Amino acid sequence: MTEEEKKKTFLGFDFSTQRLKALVIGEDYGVLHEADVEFDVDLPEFRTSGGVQRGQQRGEVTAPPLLWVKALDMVMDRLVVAGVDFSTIEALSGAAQQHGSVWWSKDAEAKLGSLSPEDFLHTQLATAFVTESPVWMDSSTSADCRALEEAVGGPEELAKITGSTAYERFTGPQIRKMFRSKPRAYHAAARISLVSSFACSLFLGKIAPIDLSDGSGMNLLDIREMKWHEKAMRACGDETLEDKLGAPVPTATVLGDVSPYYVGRYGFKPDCKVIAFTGDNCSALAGLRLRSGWVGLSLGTSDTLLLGLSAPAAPLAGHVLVGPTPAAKYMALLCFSNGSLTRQNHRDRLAEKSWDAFNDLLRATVRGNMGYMGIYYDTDEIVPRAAAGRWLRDGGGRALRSLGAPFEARALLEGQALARRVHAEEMGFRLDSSSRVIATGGASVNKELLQIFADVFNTPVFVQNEHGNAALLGAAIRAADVWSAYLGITLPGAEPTVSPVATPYPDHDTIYTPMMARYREIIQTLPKLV
Ligand code: XUL
Repeated sequence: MTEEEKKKTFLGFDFSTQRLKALVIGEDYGVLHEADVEFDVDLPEFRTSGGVQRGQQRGEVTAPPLLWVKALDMVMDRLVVAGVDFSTIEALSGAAQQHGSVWWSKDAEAKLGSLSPEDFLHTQLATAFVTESPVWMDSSTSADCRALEEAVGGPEELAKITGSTAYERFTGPQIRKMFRSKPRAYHAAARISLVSSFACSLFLGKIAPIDLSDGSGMNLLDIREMKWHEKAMRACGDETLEDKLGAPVPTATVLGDVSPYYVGRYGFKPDCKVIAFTGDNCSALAGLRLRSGWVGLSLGTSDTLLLGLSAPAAPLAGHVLVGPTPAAKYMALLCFSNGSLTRQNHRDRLAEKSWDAFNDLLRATVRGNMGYMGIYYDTDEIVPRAAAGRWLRDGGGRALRSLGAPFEARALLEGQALARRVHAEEMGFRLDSSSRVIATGGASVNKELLQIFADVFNTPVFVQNEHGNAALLGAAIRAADVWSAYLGITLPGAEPTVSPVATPYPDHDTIYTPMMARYREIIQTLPKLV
């Protein structure tokens, strides 16, 4: 077979908290191969639990970066066993847990540039890191958050500049803590990567730049100017921090050819392109193929909303990031604590643990629920910040103690959908005639739930069921999209061909617009989370 006749394939990785996953797609974006390594089970020598280690100090959570390197050695071998022909891979990219930082030693870059294909990566990079990596589960930096907010003029100002108020897990406060509590590690690090740009470096054979989208999860990036913000940087480190981080690049960037290590060891072609890696949520936006004005709705234990925005906002809850694809200039990330678990609890209570019975209850009521509304927080909620509880109202706004089961079923789901839309709008999200909701996750099989979202959002709802892991699929899709845009060609899989599973009824506006106003009023009255 000649080179031209060979299939073109694309490789994506997801360096998530508990495992490393890899996936190969073809030109039609269909999945060809998959492999995965589970850290606790496959690499017990690192003694992680859920992929992380707990520190001595309260809230301290780290991971050993060499674990991720060794996992890459293993997943590559598993791809070999799965029969992957690496010579057909035109480009690769990746996703990673957001916010974590990797601290490279002075000689690390030279090591990356001279890897021998005869040996594993983890034996050659054993001394490339100066410290453990703080990860997104760490919550030990509250003092650093307050100091950072104060240095730039308060939380509102920080949100305006960086897209988020200060969060414990964000990289800026984590860097500040390192600078303050482990100055030797701070000074010994020649470079600091995010987990995404660290993983990319392993393929590029040199330290890869941080991409703008994942870089927005640091509280350090000016998301309008698209460069590091001087005051925020000085609040978290010293004058060397900018050099340690390097200049950020747009996420849709071809960074170069794959390191000769992969050519020699696995038979990659020498001009296989490495596309900048990004954060898992940013990559999920690409996996759901979201554009500005579209909503990605991940219906999991908690519900996550990914929004394609055309302009940035200054949110006091949630996060605005630079968009990872040219189709969405900015994106917003909103995580609601009460998602599927809360839905399930009330299904069990109202409908004997059966979705069919629960949906029968819904069908016994009308859209708008005769004015009855409910807010159900089985656990403390973060959007909006409010303590756990249950609040029921009638059409006149009066508080109720109880409600018939059918009304409760509808009040629960309509209340959740209204919350998703109201808080999306607070992030600067605006619906337009091309808007869509793309649902994914376990609960996206429930058509009754999707119909409520279609009506409340006044948009058709589509379901992404190509792959359960949108971040992983997004990594391979970005490799294909960015590579093909770079060469000016269109691949057969570039345009998804799916049809909506629910479309709004014509009277959605008369029913749900007043209910959104009522939802806004009700949340003002909820007990605040302290
Ligand atoms: C997002 C966040 C998590 C991690 C998980 O802000 O902290 O979703 O990205 O991998």
